[in-house]
Amino acid sequence: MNEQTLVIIKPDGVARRLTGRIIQRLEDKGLTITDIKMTTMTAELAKEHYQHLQGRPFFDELIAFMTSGPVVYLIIEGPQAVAVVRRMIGATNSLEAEPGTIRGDFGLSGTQNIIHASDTPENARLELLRFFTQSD
Ligand code: DGI
Repeated sequence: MNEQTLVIIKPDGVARRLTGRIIQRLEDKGLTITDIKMTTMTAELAKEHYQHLQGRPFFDELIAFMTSGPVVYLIIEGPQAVAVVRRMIGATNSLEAEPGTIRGDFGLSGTQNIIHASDTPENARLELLRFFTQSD
């Protein structure tokens, strides 16, 4: 059964001109892009998105990074898309992410790890509502 997940190409991915290569990987896998947009994330939305990390020592750095430049939002659809895309992006820390994953192949930083993807179907539903509203 098809599922939707939210992908965000973070400011470092956009600034490093990795958008096209990341989209190519998702499409090569057979996943479908059903919506796409580019904006700079507001601090309010960034804090809401990362509310589970509030109080962690890197939180302020994370919010500053996420709001530092434009990001690309993608709605990605396909069978078990949430789990499939999470495997494709790799471990949170780019230094530990396996080669062959997006973070493993393109990143070398803990905070600036190129891409976000929803980690559960429930979070995917919440994140799609958060970043794609009907007024967009
Ligand atoms: O869903 P993920 O992005 O893989 O992981 P997450 O929701 O636990 O963390 C959100 C982001 O916060 C992550 O992509 C990068 C940053 N982060 C998480 N843990 C650490 C971190 N940054 C630093 N510097 N150190 C951490 O331990």
